[in-house]
Parts: sequence; structure tokens; C-alpha cells
Amino acid sequence: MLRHLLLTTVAFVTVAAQEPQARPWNTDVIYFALTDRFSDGDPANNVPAGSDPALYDARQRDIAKYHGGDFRGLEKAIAAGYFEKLGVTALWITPPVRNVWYSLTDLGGPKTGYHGYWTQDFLDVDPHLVSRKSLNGADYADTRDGRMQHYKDLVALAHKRGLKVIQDIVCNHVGPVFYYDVNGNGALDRKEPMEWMQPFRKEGGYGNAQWMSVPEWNAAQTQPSGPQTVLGREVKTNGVLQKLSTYGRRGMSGDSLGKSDGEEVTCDFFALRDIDTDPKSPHFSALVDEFVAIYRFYLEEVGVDGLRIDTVKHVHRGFWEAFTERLRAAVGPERAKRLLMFGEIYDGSPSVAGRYTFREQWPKRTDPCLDSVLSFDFCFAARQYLRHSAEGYGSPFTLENALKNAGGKSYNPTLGLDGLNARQKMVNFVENHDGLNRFRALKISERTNTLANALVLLTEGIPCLYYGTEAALHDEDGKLMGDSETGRLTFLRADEPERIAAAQASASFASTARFIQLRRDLPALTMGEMVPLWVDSGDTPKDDGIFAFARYTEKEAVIVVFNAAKATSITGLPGAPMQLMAGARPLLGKGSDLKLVAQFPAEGKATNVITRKGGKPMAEITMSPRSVAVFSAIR
Ligand SMILES: [Ca+2]
Ligand SMILES: [Ca+2]
Ligand SMILES: [Ca+2]
Repeated sequence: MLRHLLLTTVAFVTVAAQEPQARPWNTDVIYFALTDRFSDGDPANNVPAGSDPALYDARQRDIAKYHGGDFRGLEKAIAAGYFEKLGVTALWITPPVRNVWYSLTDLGGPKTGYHGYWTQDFLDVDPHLVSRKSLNGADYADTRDGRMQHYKDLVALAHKRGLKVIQDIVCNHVGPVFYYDVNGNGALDRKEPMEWMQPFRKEGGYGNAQWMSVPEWNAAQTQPSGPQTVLGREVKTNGVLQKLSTYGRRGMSGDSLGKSDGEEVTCDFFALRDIDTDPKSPHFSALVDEFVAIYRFYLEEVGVDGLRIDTVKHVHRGFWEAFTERLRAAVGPERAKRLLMFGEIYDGSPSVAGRYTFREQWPKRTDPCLDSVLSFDFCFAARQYLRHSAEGYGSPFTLENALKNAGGKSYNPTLGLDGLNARQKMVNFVENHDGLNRFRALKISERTNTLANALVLLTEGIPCLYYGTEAALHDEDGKLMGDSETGRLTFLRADEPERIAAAQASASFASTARFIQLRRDLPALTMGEMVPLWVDSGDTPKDDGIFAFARYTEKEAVIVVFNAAKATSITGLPGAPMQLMAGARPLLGKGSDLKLVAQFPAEGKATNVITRKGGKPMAEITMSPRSVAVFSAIR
């Protein structure tokens, strides 16, 4: 056995832990791939040895089962230059760690752990994701080291092609690794819902929790058990996650998702077991150290560039204080400077989400806690503006507010070690898997989907595209309201091998790539500040559906105008055109003009008339129906 291990280890494609890519995060475009749903590159791992075959759906249609997507599927797309052609520069992948594979009870019924958020072993990679041979034909052993090596090779390949990798991490909960033994028989009674979920107890927990032991679901005691050596590197884990006392064991609160009274912090997340992150608990310091040791390993040894942090608002704030501080210290200032940590705070209120970018001792301590957050307020506002049945549109006022908030007091203005503040690193999106339906659901057209992507790509912050949106992946079952998980479709289906070529040939792909290219061509679109310029006014039908804003630096400005209406619209009120000002300073220099650099659809007829009054440049921009236009200007 040992000999076999040594031989296969030598055959690995050994790549030294990679230095993180040096470019600033606000010049990146994130592509979020739910690994199980991107592409099945290796059918051999679809039913890992010993797992229940019923958990896998070979048709790739049942949203609750494994679809077979894996690292090889991502590697093939990277190697084929798919992401480079699109222009995205960072891959956010769902948690790669070994999961519990099945839960009989979850939101909406039985489900599998295809998405990766149900950790069983924080220092192992899930067998569904890995192959037994590398892209170059070298062997990967069927061991923790072999699986981790495949992950490391994926990251190295991404780096080689200029892509950063963002690992999705969870500190709030683990999978259903234990059950509540309600009948005291010392065994899991699978069909007894109460053994999976107990009603929430605000005070005290349940004393009847027992570790699971169901191999075909990989339901077992949490790992790691103590110090581990992985890929030849010692990881000084302490085994705190192996103690039942580390978990709250308080059961599940039915309406915890919408709560903000503390209940959402301490309850189980459905059948997922809540880790007790209370700074007052005796294991607190060991718990923080455990997660620091684990994620330091992924940053330094595997080479991942950034961390997307799950379920942030379900964890005590003091935990994030300690975790971010100790992790930055552990990796050192140079590495910390290149590290992005952004959190999922599922809340449309910027004051709730933004809180996590501040330290609790603010303003005594001004340095950032989390670097930034996923911008749910932007997402909800963009949907309010652009996502309506029958190609209607809503008011852009909420969008204007979201953009103003991003520059307001809700987010920590202090520059991080990289010289950028939270606003500049806000992760903007209009869709993802966070309990939201895909933007393109039901009758939302490909054109509207592209308008939404343009909004994401041209706004200040880090744009994040959800896999498949570049080819207008359509969720015909998704609702416009009342979100579900139907949008987690498989993108490159195994039964449609031509799909990747079709995706690249699609009109959506071309326009999305064009907007990403604009970010390279016009520095104001990455480094520039943002100011809203015009919002559809109720006083006149002339400007219906218009939303306009500018991105600007000292020397140049980019003016972006959207028209969501089905009729031609013009920026400004009759006799009062839109002013091109950022505070007291004009966005357009004397004698300069607005230069149209891009429009979508390409056959659009955006025109502009510039007037000047009292030193203030003004623009009447005429916009084709349902279009966006981008202008550049010398200040
Ligand atoms: Ca597979
Ligand atoms: Ca029992
Ligand atoms: Ca919690």
C-alpha cells in the first residue's frame, strides 16, 4: 500500500503552490460555476465507490440529485480557452470539500449534497469531483492526497490561463453528520423526520445527538480529527469539529431565514448542523484556529486566490472578527494583500450587509473585517428595474439608491491592504444559486438577459456572472417572484455535446464578451467612481425606462445609458437635458464630445446632442427601445 502510494505520488504533476495573481480584484470579472452543474468531464466519478447509485441522475434533469459535473469538466473548458474567449478572469466554484451526500429532510424534501455546502471532511475533496488521471495522463491515487492533488492541478491550470480561483467556504454549519435520537434506540431511524430536524430550542440544546454512520450517504462524524499531513504539508488542525459540544444542537427554526433576532445565528440550517460560533463558548478560540488552519492550507498549498464565505449572517459577528484577523495574520501581509474575502449576507438592506465590512470596534479600528459582500441590494434593484413579464420594466429608483448606498455610509470606506475599499470590491450580480431564481426565467428574453449582464459588467465593483448566462441559459420553470432552486440547471449537458460550441457562437456570448472587453479598454469602468446621472422621471413620458450613470477618473468619463422601455426614450426632461456633472466638476471637457463606443443591440441608434449652459455640459441622448449605449469622454 505504501509503495503504491509513493509510486503514484511521484507520477503527480507536481506544481509548486502558486503565487496568487497580482492584479487588483476590481479589474476581475468573476464567473460562478456550480461545479456539479457546469459540465460532466468524467463519468467515472458520477457514482463514487460505495455511494448509493440512486443519488445520481444520468439525465441531468432532477435538480435535487447529482448531475455529474466535476473538475474535469472545468479543466476541459479552461484548456479549450472558453473562459479566455469570454474574458472572465476569476472562477468561483462551489465548495469542493467532501460532503454528506444525502439528506432525507431538507427545504423542499430529500436532497443530495451536489452543491458542496454539506461538509463532512474539511480537508478532503469530494470524490464526485475528481478523476483518477490528470489531464496529462498521470495517476491520481484514490486517497485524500490524490483528490487534493487534482484540486491543486485544477487551480494551477486556471492560473496558467490567467484565471484566479475563488473557493466557496462554509463556517456556519456542516452536513447532517449527526442525528437526534428521539426514540433513544441508539440508531438513526431514517423515516423519522424528528431524527433529522428538531424544533428550535432557544435555551439549551438537545442532549440526544448521535454521530451518523451511513456509508452510502457518506454521513459520518466530521473530519479532520486532529493534525493531518496533506500533500506533504502538516496542517495543524486540532479536531474541535469532532466534538458534539462544538455544535449548538438546538434544532431548526422554521422562519430563521428571515429572522434577525439571533435565532438565525444559533439554529440548525434545516438538517444542517449548526456550529456553535459564540465567542463566549469554551471552544471558540480552538474553532477559529481550526478554520484558519484549514483555509490557510487551501490558500497556501492549493493556491486558491479568494474566498467566498457562505451564510455569514448565521454566524456570530465575533467569529468573523477573529477569523479574518487570524487568517490574514497567518498568511502574512503580502498574501493577505492579494486575498479577497467576500461574504454572502442574504439581505437587501445595505446597512445589514455592510456591517460585516466593519470591525465591531469601529471607529476605534477602521481596518476591514470582510473585504466586501455579495451585493443583494443591487441584485434586487436590478431585477426591480429590468425583470418583468411581457418585457415591461420597473422604476430604476431602487437601482439608483443601491448605487448611492454603495458609495454611502453602509460599507467600510477604509482601504484594505490592496488599496481598495469595500465599495470598489462589491460583488455585483443579478442571479446566483443563493435561493434566487435565474434572471432568465419564464418569458424573460435573451435580450433582457444581456441588458442585465451589461448592468452588472458596467457598474462599480466586481461583476459576477452566473454560469450559463453568457449563453442565455433559460430556466423555464423559474418564477419571477417566489424563488426556488430550479435555476441550478446543468449547462453543458452530456447528451448535447455541441452545446459548448453553440454557447460560444451565441449572440449573448458575443455581447457579454464585448462588455467585458470594454472594461479592459476603458479604465474608468474598472478603477473609476460612479455617479447616477438620470432616472426615469414620472413627470414626462419622454424619458420612460431611462437609467444613466457615469464612471469616471480624473481624466476620463464613461457614460452608460439604459433604456428599458419598448419605445425610444431620451435622457432629460423637455428643455432640461441630463447634466454631465460629478459633483461640481464636469464629466465632459470643453470642446470635447461624447464618443459612442458600444451599444447593444448593435443595430441600436443611440445619438446625442450636447449643449452647455453656465459651464455645465448637458446631453440629450436618444436611446433605441430596450437598449444600452456606452459613451466615452475626455474630461
Ligand atoms: Ca462526473
Ligand atoms: Ca433513533
Ligand atoms: Ca450559526
